[in-house]
Amino acid sequence: MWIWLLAGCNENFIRSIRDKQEEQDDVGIDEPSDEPADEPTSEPDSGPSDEPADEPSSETADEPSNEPGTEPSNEPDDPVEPGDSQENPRRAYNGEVIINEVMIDSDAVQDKYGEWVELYNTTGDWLDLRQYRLRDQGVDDYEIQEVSLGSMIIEPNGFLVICAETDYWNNGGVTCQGAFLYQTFGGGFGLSNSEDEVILYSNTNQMIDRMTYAEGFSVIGSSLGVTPSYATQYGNDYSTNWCDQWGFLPMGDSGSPGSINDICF
Ligand SMILES: [Ca+2]
Ligand SMILES: [Ca+2]
Ligand SMILES: [Ca+2]
Repeated sequence: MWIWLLAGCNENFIRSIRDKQEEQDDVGIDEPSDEPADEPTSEPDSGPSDEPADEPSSETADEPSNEPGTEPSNEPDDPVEPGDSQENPRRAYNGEVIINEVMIDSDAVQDKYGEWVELYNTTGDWLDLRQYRLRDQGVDDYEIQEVSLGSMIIEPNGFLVICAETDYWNNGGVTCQGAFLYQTFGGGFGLSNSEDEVILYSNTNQMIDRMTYAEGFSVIGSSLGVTPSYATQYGNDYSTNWCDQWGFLPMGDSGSPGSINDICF
């Protein structure tokens, strides 16, 4: 208090000298008596009353309004993290999207209309699969086509179905988000009824996932899906983790396109 007063006085003293100097041009003699009388009373009054009054009022006014007000409203406003929303998806990397179900040998319609591949997003992010490719170890290699604008963006832990024929009424009753050109001798993609590979590549030619199957794997009129507890990049490498899916499709075949697989027992 004493030091503060001294400092205050000192300041006032300097100010009074400055004022005096300025006003000396005008008048000159009144100043010395005015200054010492005013200052000591005004300073201690305004000083301590200013300090405690300003600090807590500005503190409490700013802080609580900022915390609950701006923080939560910021979150949805700036989804700076790629993958946070459908509008801001990110690319899928190795193992993040897997081959989850395949219709190899449809019975309701010909294979060139009935084949499809279901992908599963193992992450909690929105992933962009535009320009991704389906391949095998032979001649198959095809850039997946989106069925509608943005349909190749897969939701968190969601499913996406890529079909040889995207017309629901012609493909056995399957809703498709992507399309491949059915070809068995190159220039497209197809699933052999005996043995084959399904390999998903990214737009930058990185392998995302693969699965292979041997003779005796496919079932006529039913898709095959990996059991949900092994729906991972490596879990789907073992044919023992796959089984035929029994959910009814509208035209008589069975499968679970676009939804979680049936459990294999
Ligand atoms: Ca093939
Ligand atoms: Ca795999
Ligand atoms: Ca499924």
